[in-house]
This record gives sequence, C-alpha cells and structure tokens, in this order.
Amino acid sequence: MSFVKYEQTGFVGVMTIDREKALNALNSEVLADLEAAIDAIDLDATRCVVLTGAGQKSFVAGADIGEMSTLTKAEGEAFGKKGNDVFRKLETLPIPVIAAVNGFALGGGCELSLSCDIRLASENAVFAQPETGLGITPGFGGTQRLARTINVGKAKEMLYAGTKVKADEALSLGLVNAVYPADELMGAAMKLAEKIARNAPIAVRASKKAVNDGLQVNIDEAIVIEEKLFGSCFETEDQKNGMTAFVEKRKPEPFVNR
Ligand code: DAK
Repeated sequence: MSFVKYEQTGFVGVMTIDREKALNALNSEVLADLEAAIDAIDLDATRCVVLTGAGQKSFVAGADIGEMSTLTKAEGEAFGKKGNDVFRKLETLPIPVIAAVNGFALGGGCELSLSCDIRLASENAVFAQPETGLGITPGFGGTQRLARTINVGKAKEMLYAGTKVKADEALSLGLVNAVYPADELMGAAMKLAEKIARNAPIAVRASKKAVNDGLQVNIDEAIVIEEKLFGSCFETEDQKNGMTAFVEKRKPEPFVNR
C-alpha cells in the first residue's frame, strides 16, 4: 500500500500524501512513495500536477519526528539527502506543480510546498519552520527556498523563531497566490491546473524551465536561457496553431504538445 495516491483527471494529475493518522508527516516510506509517484507520471498525458494532503487538517506536518529522533549524524545527512533529492525532482519536473495546502505545512511540509511552482491555501493553512525548536535546521531546502520566495527578514524570523504564518499572512507575504475556504481549495486548484493544461504544453514547460534556470544565474545568462527556450517553441505545431488562430481572429485548436 502506498502513502501517496495518484489520480488522473484529463491532463491533470492529483497527488495526495496519504498518512492522515500522522498528519501526513514524511517518513522514509512516504518519501520513497512520493518519489515513485513522481517517477510514474506520464509526461505525455499530464500537463499539470496538483499536490495535496489527505484529510481536512494537514498538508504535511513535517518530517517524521519519531523517525528522526534516533538518527545518527550520518543517518541524518542521508535522510536529508533523500528528501532533498525527491523535492528537487518535484521542483524540476518539466510540468508545473500546484501545492493545494489544506492545513498544516510545517517543517518538511512547508519545504515541500516551496518545491512546487505555485501554492494555493485553505483558510486553515499554517506555515512554519519549527526545526530550531527541535534542535535542528530545516533539512529539505527550507533555508534556501523560503529566503528566495518571501522577503529575507521574514524568512529569517520564521527560521530562527519558528514563527507560524497563517493563510492570510501567507497571502500578504506572497508565500501563497490565493486563499480559499477549505471546501473550495481543491476546486480552485483544479481550475487553475486545467487553465494551465489548456495552454501549449511546450511553451508552459519552457516557461517553467526559463524561470527556474534563469533565477540561478546572472541576468545576462538568464536572458540567453530565455532566448533559447523561446526559440525552441518555433516550428512546433502548437506555435503555428496558436499564431495562425490569432492572425485569423479565431480560437486555436486544442494544443497537442508537438
Ligand atoms: N512527525 C511525526 N508524527 C507527527 C508529526 C511529525 N512531524 N506531526 C504530527 N504527528 C502525529 C502526532 O504524533 C500524532 O500521532 P499520535 O500521537 O496520534 O500517534 C498525530 O500526528 C496527530 O498529531 P497531534 O495529536 O499532535 O495533533 P494536534 O492537532 O494536537 O497538533 C500539530 C497538530 C501539527 C500542531 C502537532 O502535531 C505538531 O506540532 N506536530 C509537529 C510539527 C513539527 O514540528 N513539524 C516539523 C517537523 S521537523 C533534516 C531533514 C529534514 C528536516 C530537518 C532536518 N536533515 C536531515 C538535516 C525536517 C524537519 C521537520 O520537518
């Protein structure tokens, strides 16, 4: 039995971390199942993924504290590497991933959401990096991605003090794009995913790669990255379809990812 459920709806894949009894905390098995679920995504049939947590209370309440409590230094490093590898796989997935944050996003849960392209939250969502209160640093990229996503001072406050950030504050910080009543979150995430899936997949993937790769280098190199990805869209069926439709003042035919 897997701790990660995957369902396909049209071009959208819905991935649910399903360990509700432990508020979807990430132990080694959950991480392994998450990796397997990511590897199994059919990228020909899927144009966007929505990632959420099972139940009404929690997206992911962190890495599994019980499992981590007895780790040696070497085991701790290995656990951190495993999580980082899986999160990086999600971050660099060619298609966009929307985190539907339906409750607690603590520690590894906040870090998991930060590995997604877009975060939408329910009104009961709570974000925090409580690790320093447990005697450790965040280990799944939190010190890096949080400080690149919101202002550095607030990121440092969250990291040093473990300050909790509720949904409305997360919205004002730009940590999430929008907040919805709990029962509307998945509908809103699906609507956005379907909107993304209607656009030309080659162009959406190139946009993701341009943003992610461009943010790692200086602006001159970043512009070259964009130029190359922009160029790669030409002579595709979807580019011809989209532009011909505009010129002919009509809607394009559905895009085909070619
Ligand atoms: N790990 C394991 N179990 C957890 C858990 C977690 N992070 N969070 C919750 N649970 C379990 C609880 O133990 C409880 O299990 P039972 O006792 O029923 O068996 C069940 O979920 C329900 O939780 P509560 O009874 O506590 O529910 P409440 O509503 O009262 O409280 C809560 C909800 C989310 C406020 C509370 O559960 C809580 O504070 N949980 C811990 C949150 C937390 O501190 N998360 C951050 C974890 S640290 C690294 C690699 C990775 C990391 C760091 C370093 N390196 C290798 C360097 C990552 C670290 C973290 O994520």
